[in-house]
Amino acid sequence: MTSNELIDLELKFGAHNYHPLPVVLERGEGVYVWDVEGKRYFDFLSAYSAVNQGHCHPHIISALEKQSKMLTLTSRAFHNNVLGQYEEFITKLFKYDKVLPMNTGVEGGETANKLARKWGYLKKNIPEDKARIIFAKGNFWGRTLAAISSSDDPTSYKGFGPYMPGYSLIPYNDIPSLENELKDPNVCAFMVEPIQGEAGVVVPDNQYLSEVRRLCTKYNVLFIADEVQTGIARTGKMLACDHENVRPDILILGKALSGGVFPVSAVLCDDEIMMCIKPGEHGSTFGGNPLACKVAIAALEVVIKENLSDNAHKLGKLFRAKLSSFAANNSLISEIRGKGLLNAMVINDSPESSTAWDICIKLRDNGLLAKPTHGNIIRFAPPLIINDSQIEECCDIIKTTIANF
Ligand code: IF1
Repeated sequence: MTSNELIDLELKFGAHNYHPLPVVLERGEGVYVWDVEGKRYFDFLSAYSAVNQGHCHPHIISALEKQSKMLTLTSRAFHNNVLGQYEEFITKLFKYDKVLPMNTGVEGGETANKLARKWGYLKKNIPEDKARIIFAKGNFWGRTLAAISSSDDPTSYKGFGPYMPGYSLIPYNDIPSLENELKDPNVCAFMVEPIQGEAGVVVPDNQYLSEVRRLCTKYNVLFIADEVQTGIARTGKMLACDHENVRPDILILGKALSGGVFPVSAVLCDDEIMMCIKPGEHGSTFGGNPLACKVAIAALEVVIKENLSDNAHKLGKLFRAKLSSFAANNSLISEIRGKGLLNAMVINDSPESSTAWDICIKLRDNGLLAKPTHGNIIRFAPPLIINDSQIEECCDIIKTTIANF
């Protein structure tokens, strides 16, 4: 079937809850994906940073193949022989006492919220049903009713009420507003992305995370870092919090934790928090399944062995330098920003215009896939295994496309 026929098939039989770029992919390898007509593209979305290790990484696929023939799922009603190994591996790597394995990123967020509330009641003596969690405006942590209840984006929340009580919003990158909220003894947690992804790769001021850490400690409030998108080397360090040497109380990982093979998420924290949850109080059928555990170990091994943090740091700098100097002389671009290989180009046009979308269509024609966010922002986030000459080639594609636009 042709691309157009396959797109029509989706339109006819699938819910219309997405508006994808018109390209139909059938194969991926490393930084490349191929469409059904055989055209090759650089993938500059990496499935929203889930394929940091590159498409179909052989080490991860081999772990998947091997374990899939042994045992895939037991549920947590029984033990399995891989879960403990994985739990030891990931907790030692990220230096937390314990991990709670889940599947999607949003389930990780839900888990972190439940842990924080339970901790608030058991350890901070917050009166029953009074626990509050603070979020930053522009946050995105998924599509569940809890996640959209903390959203200030009408597209996410409108028409899906009533919403989860006990959530409040403050501006991102605003320390005085945070301090103001944390003074309330009923606040159990502040949940924040170290760099806001969906909001358009919004990088906070230097020291923002350190200040968040300082205030959360001062007011005995849990600092929850949503590193679902920024974690696993994306921003040039294993965690984006590592840039400021800050340790959150609760860490949420997802996406690239499986190298994009299937949903694997994790919530990490110390015993003081994790042991607040007792048997039966939380879980999921698939969380901690042996297939996911083996895949996650392999995915993390690739990040470490191939030193993807340093590569993301180095090539991110190169990417921003090349595009910033081009942007300086181009009226179509108002800003290049980001950290490591999580970058964005702000198009000098209103968010209602189709300019960013039209540029992404031209980029596609020229062999590079990227997606607009919030109308006029284009996110550039290639797999972290990309090399110097590929980054140079991609910068040339982007520059030529925009120059000819
Ligand atoms: C979609 C955006 C990215 C996330 C952070 C948790 C989750 C996400 C920081 C939930 C998910 C998504 C989901 C995807 C689009 C995507 C996205 F465009 F919405 F903004 F990445 F930037 N925390 N991000 O970014 O993880 O439950 O999806 O596994 O289509 O909704 P999930």
